[in-house]
Amino acid sequence: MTISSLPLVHADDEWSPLRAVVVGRAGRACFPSAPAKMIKATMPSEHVSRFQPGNPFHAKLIAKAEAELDYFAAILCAEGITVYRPEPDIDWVALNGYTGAMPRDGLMSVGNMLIEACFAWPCRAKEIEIGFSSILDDLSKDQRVQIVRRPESAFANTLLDDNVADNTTTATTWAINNSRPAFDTADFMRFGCTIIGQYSHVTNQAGVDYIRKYLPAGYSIEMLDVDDPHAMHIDATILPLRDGLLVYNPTKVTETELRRHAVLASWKLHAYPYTPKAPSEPPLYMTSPWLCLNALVLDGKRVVVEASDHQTIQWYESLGMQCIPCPFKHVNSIGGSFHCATVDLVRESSA
Ligand code: ABU
Repeated sequence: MTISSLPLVHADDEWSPLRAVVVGRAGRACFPSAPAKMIKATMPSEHVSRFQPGNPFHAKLIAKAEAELDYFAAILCAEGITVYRPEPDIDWVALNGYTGAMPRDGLMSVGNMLIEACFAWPCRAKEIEIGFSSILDDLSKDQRVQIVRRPESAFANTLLDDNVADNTTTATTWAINNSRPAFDTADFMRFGCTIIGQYSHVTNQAGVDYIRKYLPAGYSIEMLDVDDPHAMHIDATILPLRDGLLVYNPTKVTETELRRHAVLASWKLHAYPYTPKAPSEPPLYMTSPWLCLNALVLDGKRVVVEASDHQTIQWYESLGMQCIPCPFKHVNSIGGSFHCATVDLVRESSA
């Protein structure tokens, strides 16, 4: 199949040549307000008090984050990649939402299918609907594309109910129960027909079962055993740089655990060799400093990396990657880096 004849959604790994992608927009972003149990389980302790309804990120921070997202999108366009952007200027404060800057949390491509997250956090319930409907409408004009929208049943507000019978082994570990499917798509990484995921404070067993039910034929999910009491999103824990080479956060996952998964058994696995440091300004309000692993691979040879992170750039180069530096500190401050801020739509895999 030639590139132009590929479906508008056609991607199932993290490294094949990227041909089309969504890049988020911050809009009038605010601290997501969620029940205290959800926030305390996942957000940096020094910032939990900020996660109140209607608490906007500072306007200057948002303006800089928006400029970084635009610059990132321009880099990708210049590489010949088709870039889709969500609606501009959405007032997430008025909507009691969060932002449109982190679409990886809410959408995942698997083959020609795009799966919408069943977000655990109520403030994110309508994030895809509000920010990304026009993109989904465009994609759905291609009859070969299947979009799995979040069903009404996944909006039930029961994830923190104490009286829900829950026999899953994860019940005592996580903030949420198993009363309805819950997952952020950023808790999953795609390796062709194998998807590796993690349970977390936003992803439960019912959520994993839900994805399994909808996956195209031939795809399967394997769960990674991650040592992370604050787990929320796998995309600063493991990152495939190309077919056969993966980098990982050794404080959260072991090489033995990674090799337990057949798809990685013969891969080169490299632990990040440093302790990443958070910048003093702007603060990382929502994440750990491990965003150095939240990079976007363009084609198994090139990777987009935060411009000021010389340590990571040198390390990726030592692994044979060419780094494309892009300033992204203000996007980092509101919740994620290049992987979080994108959704792969088309990667031209050889398979
Ligand atoms: N959304 C990625 C953030 C993961 C982390 O804080 O380590």
